[in-house]
Amino acid sequence: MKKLVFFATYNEAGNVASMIERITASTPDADILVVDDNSKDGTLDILESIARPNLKVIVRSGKLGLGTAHLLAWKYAIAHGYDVLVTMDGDHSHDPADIPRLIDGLKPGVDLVIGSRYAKGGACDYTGYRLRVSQAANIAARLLLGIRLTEFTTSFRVFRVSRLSDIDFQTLVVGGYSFFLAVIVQAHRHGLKLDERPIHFHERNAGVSKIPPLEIFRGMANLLRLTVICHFSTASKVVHNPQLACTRCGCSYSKLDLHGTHSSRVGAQDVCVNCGYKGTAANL
Ligand SMILES: Nc1nc2c(ncn2[C@@H]2O[C@H](COP(=O)(O)OP(=O)(O)O)[C@@H](O)[C@H]2O)c(=O)[nH]1
Ligand SMILES: [Mg+2]
Repeated sequence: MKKLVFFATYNEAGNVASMIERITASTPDADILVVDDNSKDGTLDILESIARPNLKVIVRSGKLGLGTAHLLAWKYAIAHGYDVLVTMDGDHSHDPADIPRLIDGLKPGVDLVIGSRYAKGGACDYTGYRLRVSQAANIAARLLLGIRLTEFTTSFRVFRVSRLSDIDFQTLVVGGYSFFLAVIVQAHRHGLKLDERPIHFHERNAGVSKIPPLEIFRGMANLLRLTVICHFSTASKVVHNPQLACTRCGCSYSKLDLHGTHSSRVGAQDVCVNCGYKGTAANL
């Protein structure tokens, strides 16, 4: 089974080397992919100094966002024939020691395992306001969406790569935390079997959060939008996620066709999740 562990970085100089050490220790047979958005704090120098055959680093030109970094990892995993994709944060909030247990959860018939702070046996180091907002958001998501999970918002997940293309990628180009909720909703709508395993979510090890505090309001609006989608629209039966090349940056799989015949977004543009280019198919 070919495994890829992915995390995104934006100014994680205090964490990136130890993340790679700990992932390698817990899951020595996995390759590691880091997508960095041109960090300015020395993260890139550290990554450059860690030359390992199992480490691939993709540097994007600037801060193109966490959601598109994850989509790039999905496309990379498909393009390179991986069977299992593990995604996580790059600040030690997600414990690399949990990776084998989450991969074990990918039993036959299960397509996506979510690391949950709120499942029985899970824990979250947040306190006060942040803990209450996080708990309320996840309870609201469970009740409004009718999906029987306790965690919708963390990135610590294990995917069966062969089922990724069954999710409509074009519905996932949404910013911030909204991406992680949208993934659950779309995976559920497209028939992937979801399961969860408890995790202990730790405070970040070093550095500061890159997610703006006001992101919570965008998250709430997104939850309401997804609730309507979940209850009042049917998922398209045929999903078309070709691995399209971007002629601007040359990456052979990073273009998303957002205005193809299957798109419901009038006037939507194509997007490259590697270089960030947005434009019409003719230009891309
Ligand atoms: N490449 C990339 N990584 C990002 C971006 N925003 C956040 N990250 C990384 O995503 C992970 C989670 O972000 P973090 O700031 O810890 O979010 P929080 O834990 O919700 O406060 C960390 O590894 C960040 O370095 C971004 O725009 N681009
Ligand atoms: Mg964090």
